[in-house]
This record gives sequence, structure tokens and C-alpha cells, in this order.
Amino acid sequence: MEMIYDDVNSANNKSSRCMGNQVTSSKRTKVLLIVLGVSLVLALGGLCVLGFMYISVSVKLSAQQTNGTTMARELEELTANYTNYREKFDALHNQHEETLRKLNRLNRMSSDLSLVQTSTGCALCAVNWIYSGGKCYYFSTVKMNWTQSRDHCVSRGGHLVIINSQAEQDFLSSKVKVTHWIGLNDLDTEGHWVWVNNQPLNDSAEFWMKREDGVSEPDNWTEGHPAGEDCASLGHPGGDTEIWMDAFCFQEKRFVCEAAAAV
Ligand SMILES: [Ca+2]
Ligand SMILES: [Ca+2]
Repeated sequence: MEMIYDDVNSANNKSSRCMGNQVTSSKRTKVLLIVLGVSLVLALGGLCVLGFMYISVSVKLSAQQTNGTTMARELEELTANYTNYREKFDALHNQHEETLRKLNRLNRMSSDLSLVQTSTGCALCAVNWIYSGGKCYYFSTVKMNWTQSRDHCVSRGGHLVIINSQAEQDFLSSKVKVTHWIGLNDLDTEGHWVWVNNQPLNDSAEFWMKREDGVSEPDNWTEGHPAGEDCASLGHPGGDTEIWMDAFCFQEKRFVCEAAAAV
């Protein structure tokens, strides 16, 4: 009987220990479940934060990409505008330069002209040219041979003077103190005097020097130059400026140019 009681006690003790073990195991499980739950909550929270950050960064990147595209388009438009304005600027600059060149030419032309009051109004002669009877005359200050004188007058916009009247002869004579070349020559045919415009000398308007001994001008003097004298000058080398003489064309003399006056 006592043995049975001991066995029963032993069995009860074992059962008590087993139940204690079961209670401990249950607590551990609960703790583990709580820890696991908290971990899951934390993990879920972390995922939410990461998700929010991802969305936020994506939005920012998208906005920056949009801004970048807009800026690229604006830069492209600015570049196109710059090219357009640059071309317009270059065109205006070229126009400005051309206008300045024209203005300078006009200034030079106006400074090269002088306004002359005439009986019938006003006339224009180039500076250093003298107005008389509708014509402008230039009296050179340098000496050249006849051919050089002829070409120089042409380069100045005129020609060696052609004398058509007593009045013109008188005007020219009054303006010169020494002999000057005029536009008369017999270079092509000896004795056939023509003006630089190829018009023959008019006998009613010729002012050759007359000598009492009968040897008048033109005398085609050949001393020292067998080809003779083929170019006409206003005035005698000795000083008389009212007459014409033929002379060696290679001689250097002052000269008179003539041009039409601008009215
Ligand atoms: Ca001659
Ligand atoms: Ca002569």
C-alpha cells in the first residue's frame, strides 16, 4: 500500500514538473511571438519609410528630368534666337559700314566742290577750279610734258583746255603769268591742228603769235628736234600770255584743264 502511495506521489511529482515545463514553454512562445510581432511591425514601418523615400526621390528625379528637358528646349530656342539675331546684327553691321562708306564718299565729293554764284544762278566747280562762262578751269602748279598734262586733266575729270572764243582767250590770258599747255596739237598731221576733242581749229578763234617779219606761229621749229613742234601753248616763254605758240611736246610746262560746271 505504501509502495502504491509512493508511486502515486512520484507520478504526481512528475506530472507537476511536466506542467511546470509546459507553462514555461508557453511563456517563451508568447515572448517569441511578441518579439516576432514587434519585429514585423518595425520591418513593416521600415518598408513604409523606404517606400516613401523611394516615391519622394522618384518624384524629385522626375521633376528634375522635366526641368532638364524644359531647360534643354529653352537653350535650343535661345541658341536659335542667338543665331537669328547674330545674322541680323551682321547684316545691319554690313549696312552700317556701307552707309559710312557712302557718307565718306559724299563728304569727300562735297568737300571737293565749291559753289559759285553766277549771273543765272549757282554753279559747282571742284575745289581749286575757277568758274568762268559756264566752265571750270584748273591752272596747274606743277609742270608736265604735253601728253602727261593731257592725261592729268582727264584724271581730274576734265581735259586740256579748248579755247573757243576771244572771251575765253582773254579770261585765260588774265589768269596766267607764264606759258601753259592747251589742248591743241598737230601730232597726227603736220600743220593740221586739232583740239583734244578731235575738233579742228576754228580759224575765227585762233590766237597764234604774229611776228612782223612774217615768221609767225606755228612755225614748227626743228632746231635740236627734227620732228618739230606739235603741241600748242598759251603764252610766250618770255612772258607774253596773250598769244599761242607751238612748242616741243616733250617740254615741261604748266597746263590749263577745263571741265563743264555743274548747275
Ligand atoms: Ca607741228
Ligand atoms: Ca613755235
